[in-house]
Parts: sequence; C-alpha cells; structure tokens
Amino acid sequence: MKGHFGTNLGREEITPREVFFDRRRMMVGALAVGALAGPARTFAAGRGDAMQKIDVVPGRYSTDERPNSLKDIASYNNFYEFGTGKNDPARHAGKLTTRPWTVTIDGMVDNPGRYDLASLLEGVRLEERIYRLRCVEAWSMVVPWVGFELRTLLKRIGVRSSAKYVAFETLLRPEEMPGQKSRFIDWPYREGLRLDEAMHPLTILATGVYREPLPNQCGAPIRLVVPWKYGFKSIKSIVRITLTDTQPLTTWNQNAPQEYGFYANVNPEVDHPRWSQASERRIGDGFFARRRPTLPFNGYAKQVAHLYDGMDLRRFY
Ligand SMILES: Nc1nc2c(c(=O)[nH]1)N[C@H]1C(S)=C(S)[C@@H](COP(=O)(O)O)O[C@H]1N2
Ligand SMILES: [Mo]
Repeated sequence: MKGHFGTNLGREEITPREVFFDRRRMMVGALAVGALAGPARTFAAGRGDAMQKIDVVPGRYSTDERPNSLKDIASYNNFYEFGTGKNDPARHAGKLTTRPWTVTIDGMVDNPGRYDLASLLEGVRLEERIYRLRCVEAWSMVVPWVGFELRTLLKRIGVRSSAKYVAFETLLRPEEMPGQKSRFIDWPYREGLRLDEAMHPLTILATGVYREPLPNQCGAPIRLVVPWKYGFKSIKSIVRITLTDTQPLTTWNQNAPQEYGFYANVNPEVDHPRWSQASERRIGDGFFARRRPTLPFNGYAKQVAHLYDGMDLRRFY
C-alpha cells in the first residue's frame, strides 16, 4: 500500500481515526482477503524506483481474456466531467488534483465521517482483478484493475440494518472539470446500487490499473467497478458514499429514463432503444474485426444472476 498514495496526505478535517479504525477488525479483514486470494505477490521493482509497482494479490473472478493495453484503457474513456469525446478525458483530466482526497461516508452507517483516502485504505490488501467492462454504446475492454471489495469498506464503516441502497457521488469541481461548466447533466455525477449488489464480492473499488495508480481519466483516485453492469454504473472519482433506504437518483436514469434504468445489468436480450445490445466491439480489435456476442450479465451470470431471481429484467433494465 505504501507508495500508492504516499503516507503524507493531509489529515485535516477528518474523522478521528480511532472512531473508525478498530485495529482488530481491520486486521481480520486484511487476513481474510489474503486467505481468499492466496499468498501476497510482489511485482515491485526496487525501493525508490519511480516506476515502483503496487503490491497486489491476484484476485478472484478474473477473466483469462487478454487485457487491453494501458494505452487503450487510458485513451478511450467516458468521463463527461472532462468532455463528451472519448479522447477528452485523456486530454483534460491531467488537471485534476487527486491529493489530498477525502471521501464522505454518511447516511445509515455506524461511523459516518469525512475520511482521508489514505486512512480509508490503510490495512486494505489490494488485489488485481481482470474484469470485462461493457459500455452501453456496445464497446468493451478488458481491464486489469487494482482494487478491493466494496463490502470490506462497508463492513468496516458499519451498515445499519435499515439501509437498502448505496449512493455514490463524484467530485464537483468545475475549475478542474471543464465539462461541469455545461449543464446537460445535473452535476455531480451520481450512481447507486442495491445493498446486496454493493456487498457482492465482484463489486470493487479500484485505485489502480496495471499495478499503477489510476490515470485521472480512469477515475482517480478511487472509482467503482461493477463488472456485470453497463459501464456507466462504474462511477469515477468518488467523494461521497451514502447508505440509504430509498433507491437513489442516478445521473443517466435521471437524464434519459427510457434508455438507462437503475439496474443496467448487461443484457443482450434487452436492446437500448436506439441500438441492439446483442453484440459488442472490443476496443483494440480494430474497427473491422468481427463483433463479439454480448454475454448475459457480461459473462458473470453464474456469480450474480441469483440476485435478480423473480425480477422481470425487461422491466427492471
Ligand atoms: N463521474 C463519472 N463517472 C463515470 C462516467 C462519467 O461520465 N462520469 N462515465 C461512465 C461510463 S458511461 C463508462 S462506460 C465508464 C468508463 O470507464 P473507463 O473510462 O475507465 O473505461 O465510466 C463511467 N463512470
Ligand atoms: Mo458507458
């Protein structure tokens, strides 16, 4: 962990660490992750090396498909805070200041507060998870994320039994996010998950890619990754996580409810009103390469389909 965000982040305005860091529970969490994922592997170059890699353990559920290049992953992005073109985030996100960074965690939790990111990550064992990302515009990528299960954080914060959903918000900072100067979206960008989706071990908070800290355009310093849902659910540059008992507003559902539902599970049988979702174009394959069939739940049906037993997925799209 050290070297990822450094240890010298500002600690001003944060909730006293004692409130949150029950040492024993934290250690148990770290051990549990290690036990599931096998022995720690270090990909690090020598100490002091500018290119030092993040320590990670190989995580569960990784696809064995070949990951996209870092260049693809960092140059073909959706991050409307920096413009609507796929290259805009790479061009403009460099301006974003990502440290210090705090995440407010509030609502139906035992330990609400405004937490310094470094302190939130202390003791968390980072994993590498190679996941498919499937965008609603029918392109896809394979990304070697570095991250940890969202449920690890939620358990440490203490979720009250009344909570049913988790809401997320991105940073609002128009001085550094030029896209926020136009009002086509009611900023900040918002997303949400049902609590059982948020607690699913496939749902991670990512802080890196290719064992490096996230490039800003990929949602630095911390973003959500929900691999069985369309890409827009994977909210970037998170500053607030709220536990609530009502289904949260989400940016795309609010903007165009007939096109973007709250659930947004990848589903080849439910078309987007303006195009088919039955197949996808893998970035890096070349524009004329054959499209690939899209898999239900983006290939993660075995792990997550049960979450939707008895639900009509045409209605709850
Ligand atoms: N804050 C924020 N998060 C966001 C977006 C955005 O515009 N703003 N775009 C979403 C969409 S539509 C997709 S497909 C993914 C893209 O993630 P990537 O650029 O890392 O591939 O980010 C999602 N998260
Ligand atoms: Mo997307």
